[in-house]
Amino acid sequence: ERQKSLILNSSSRFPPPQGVRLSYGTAGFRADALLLESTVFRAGILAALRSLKTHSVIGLMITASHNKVSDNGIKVADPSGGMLTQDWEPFADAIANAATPEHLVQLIDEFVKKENIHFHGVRSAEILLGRDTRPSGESLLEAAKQGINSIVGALAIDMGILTTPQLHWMVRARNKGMKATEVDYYEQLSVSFRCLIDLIPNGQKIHEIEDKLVMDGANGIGGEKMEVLKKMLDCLPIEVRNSGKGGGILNEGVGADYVQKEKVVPQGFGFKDVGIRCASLDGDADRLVYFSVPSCDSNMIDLVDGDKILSLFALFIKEQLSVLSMDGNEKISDDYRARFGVIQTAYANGASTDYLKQLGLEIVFTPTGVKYLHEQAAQYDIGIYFEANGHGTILFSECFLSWLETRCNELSSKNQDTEQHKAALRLLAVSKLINQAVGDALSNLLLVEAILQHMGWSIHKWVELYQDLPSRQLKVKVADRTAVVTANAETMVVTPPGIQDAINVEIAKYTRGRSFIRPSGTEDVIRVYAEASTQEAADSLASSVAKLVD
Ligand code: NG1
Ligand code: ZN
Repeated sequence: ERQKSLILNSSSRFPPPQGVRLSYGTAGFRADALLLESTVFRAGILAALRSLKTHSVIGLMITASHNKVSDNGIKVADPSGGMLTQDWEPFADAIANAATPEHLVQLIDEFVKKENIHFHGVRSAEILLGRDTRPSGESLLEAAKQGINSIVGALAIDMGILTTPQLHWMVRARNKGMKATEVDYYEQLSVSFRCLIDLIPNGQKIHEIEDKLVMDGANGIGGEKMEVLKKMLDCLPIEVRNSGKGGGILNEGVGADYVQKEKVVPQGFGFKDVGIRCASLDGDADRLVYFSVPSCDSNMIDLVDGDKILSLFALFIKEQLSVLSMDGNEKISDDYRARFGVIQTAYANGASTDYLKQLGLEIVFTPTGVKYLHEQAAQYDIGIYFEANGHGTILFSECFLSWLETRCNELSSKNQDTEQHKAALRLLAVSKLINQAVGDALSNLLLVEAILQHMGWSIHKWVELYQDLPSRQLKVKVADRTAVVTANAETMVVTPPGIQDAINVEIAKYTRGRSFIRPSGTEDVIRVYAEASTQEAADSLASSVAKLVD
């Protein structure tokens, strides 16, 4: 009863906006920041309940990622550091849209009974809060705290301004009983990076190392954090631009989303950067793409998207696994066969899929959205997933890692310097460098840099790994995007009937044509994707498919 009146009281201070329906989409709640106070307050309640239910630390991140600065959003990090379990999404939707405090209390009451959640004393729930650099973050943080505090025994801990992956990393580390501060994060990344660099075969530390990397921070949080991390890396010269300090606007004409979609240089970059290795983060630093400026004549770039980052990682890991097995396949010892898989979505460039197949890798497709990719990658001993837009990571199974540790110890007790031992050490270092909670631009950037140095590759060499098929993405505003229902990892339209046949007719007109449509999970649009053997063909296929949707 005390609990009920607490929620009644505090929720009356956060009335929901009139006439908007919010939904916990692919990346949590996202909307214009002015509409979000009540939603964030209620997400605070949800996070506290989730912590009570799981007896674990939960995360709450206030960010709208690559979206415009006036937007904001909120998402929950589950005990593993990953996305909120899909079972709880309907409850999230329901409480976000409850019209009155009474209705809210009733929904919570029913849910608490159904989930068998018990309220205990002090510190029975613990929630780590993080936010990106958006000005609206401060008042939304206050709303989240009040939501958390309206659950008896729940403790809100403000971790300050963080990248999204840092908060997810902290939640994961806390629940594994590991060191979990921001400094611990930098330590783990820099130490494992150093380890990979030290394991580079002699003679292979080439000119590439002298070349600096120029990083575009999207005027968000990534630039600031990279400045801190950089001080702990003595072997990687990085110049940070668009750090947000120079007056540029978050995600405007800058950042990974802009660079990947527009395929042009971001603000602050130009002909002075011809041939240099450049990287773009998004506003909350969970996406990463690379690019280089091929010539002074135009603002076009050579893009290295998420698919090509995945390909680089896959190549490196495959190489280490085969050194470890010495017989060139994945059976890395008599007692262990590592299952290695890569996960993509329909947005993956067809050329990347061909390349990965030709490496002999197992490829699985899932619908768009990190939660689907992550879940699938967790089925493997080593599972790599990436979205073309630059979000991705590598997951290692506990079982494989403990096998690897043991193997490492055996090998080192026999003979310090064997290639097998080094391969095992490299894989262990990768498992520590990579953020296994969620895609992380900072840690992925360090892994890319370590692998490029290991291979002795320039960005040019990487760009040429395979040639992307020209592609085009369009969005179409429709009255009701939920009218489009897809199947087969979003590659087929099931309803409305007839559309898929019509799309197939269009595709058949083009060499290497491929196209699909799907409702966006974050915007009120239908997205259209097309690729074909030339840019003109991809553009024309996309626009004729878009006409079918209208
Ligand atoms: P939607 O709006 O569902 O297409 C977009 C991205 C996803 C993912 C989410 C979350 C594309 C085509 N879609 O989702 O990959 O990153 O945002 O931020 O890039
Ligand atoms: Zn992001």
